[in-house]
Amino acid sequence: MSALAGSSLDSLNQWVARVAALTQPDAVHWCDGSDAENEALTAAMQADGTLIKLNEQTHPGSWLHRSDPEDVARVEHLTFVCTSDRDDAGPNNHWMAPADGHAKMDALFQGCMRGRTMYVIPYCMGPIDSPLSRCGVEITDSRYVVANMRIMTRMGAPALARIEREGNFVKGLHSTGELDPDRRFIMHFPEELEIKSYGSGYGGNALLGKKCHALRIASHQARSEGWLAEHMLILGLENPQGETHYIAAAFPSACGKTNLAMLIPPEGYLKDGWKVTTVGDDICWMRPGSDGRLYAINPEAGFFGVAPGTSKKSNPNALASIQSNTIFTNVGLTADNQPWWEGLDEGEPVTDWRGEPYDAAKRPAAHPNSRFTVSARQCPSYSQESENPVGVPISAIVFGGRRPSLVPLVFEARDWTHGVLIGAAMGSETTAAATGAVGVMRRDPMAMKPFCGYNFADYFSHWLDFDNGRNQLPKVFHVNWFRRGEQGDFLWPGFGENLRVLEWMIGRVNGTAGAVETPIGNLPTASDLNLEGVELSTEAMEKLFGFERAGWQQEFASIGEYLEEYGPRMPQALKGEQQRIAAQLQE
Ligand code: SAT
Ligand code: MN
Repeated sequence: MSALAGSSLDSLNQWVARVAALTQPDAVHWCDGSDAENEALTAAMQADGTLIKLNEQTHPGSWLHRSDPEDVARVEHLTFVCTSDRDDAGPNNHWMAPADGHAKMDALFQGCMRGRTMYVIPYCMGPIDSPLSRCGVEITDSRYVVANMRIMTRMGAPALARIEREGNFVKGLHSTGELDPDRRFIMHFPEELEIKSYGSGYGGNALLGKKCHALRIASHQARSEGWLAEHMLILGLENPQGETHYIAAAFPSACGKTNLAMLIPPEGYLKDGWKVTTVGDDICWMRPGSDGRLYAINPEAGFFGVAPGTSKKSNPNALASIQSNTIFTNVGLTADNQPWWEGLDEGEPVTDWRGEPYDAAKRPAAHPNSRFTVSARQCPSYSQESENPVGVPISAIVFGGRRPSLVPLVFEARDWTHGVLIGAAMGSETTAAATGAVGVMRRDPMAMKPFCGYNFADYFSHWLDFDNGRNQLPKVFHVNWFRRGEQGDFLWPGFGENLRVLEWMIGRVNGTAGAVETPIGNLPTASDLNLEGVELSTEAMEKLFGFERAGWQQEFASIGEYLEEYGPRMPQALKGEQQRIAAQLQE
């Protein structure tokens, strides 16, 4: 494909020309997304060692990529939001003035593509024909990024045609640079719908359609256009009566979104006819429809899932999805060139993710943030509704994190404002998905701490605004699959058994399931949930279904302090809700 003439493409052509003049590539290639293009790129990557062919018998069409060992996760400390007014970025983001941000990045991009080809990737986030979808163009010098964007987005000619029709798109400029951690920045310019990313080839740092566009830039855009861009999976839950409810759920990275999105119901439920379908596993864009309900699309077309822990037992649908046409990044290898990771439950590693002989004493076979990239269509539970331009109506929104203590298995918000507070107060232990210490408790409101492209105080106001008397808003819940006992063991079996909790939620939506009111929200008693066939210790029963007043008093004091960090911009309605509950906890 070559650059097209035509007035609405002028701004695209001019930008591409400007970038080429700055970065000085040897060649410019416009990606059309065709199979022939993909084959040529893949062959070139195989030839230069960027991709290693996996066992064609067991994993046809699949590849291993080893990233630079210093480039294995998102880098939150090097991620910036550049707004003209510092307060618009908020205490939740690193900030730089837009002019400084551009100057810093353009100095890095200067001549950086010499000797390389520059790829121009037009892409659409969401179904090509959906009014909820948005387009972007990523310019990159990484063929690995092109191959991943091809799986993760609707990339190529149809996206370019939509850009030509609409005239506006998000501009993303990316170069792997020298992969030097000291020359690495992920910079966002939400007011200009622009992203500049330099020095990393990994995941959310480099596949700009994902976190940079679909969350940081889109959240900013969504605020001004009256919709929501969220870090949420979307699943369809079909009951034995054949009714399907759609649930959107926010959890921080590497807290089981992919597993929940692809859940297989426990035996007894399967017999009764329960079914879970997958619309998305990471990002959800939603907007009120004419009936006032929130309609959601998954802006992505593929999964960039965490490999370790994925097994026939934990996530059979994910494992089935990645048997072919998959790019694995930073996993280990077996003697016969099959991908391997900790928790796979079969096979044995001989080579680790750095390409060295596997030595359990030295390092794990797979990096803890190793990933698979695969088309969503390969998932056995893939929902046809993912292609529906209208989106799916959301019945319940779920927030959750890794909380080893205090937080029970599930509770329900009394109303929307309370639900927004529950989301705003979310906390979780950090994971390997971002560089930095793992297992440290931090507040991660709505799992958007690393991804909200503007001030959290304004973000919460935006959420509160949806309660306008016209909208038919979903019920809001909080879950904790990660509660631990005195011995450090997980008290809830999780995985497929989580369906029992989802069933209760739908029962609450339909008005058929019971709950007890407490200051923190409505909790099920153990008899409100179907626990047939689940063995829970007395400790588990107490901790999963109990309400610990003293601990919650402390938690609410800490939530109050957290909201104060945002100063007067924090909506009074949210502070009022926190104070009301804190007072009830004292009674
Ligand atoms: O690296 S990504 O941001 O794409 C994945 C994640 O952390 O959720
Ligand atoms: Mn994510």
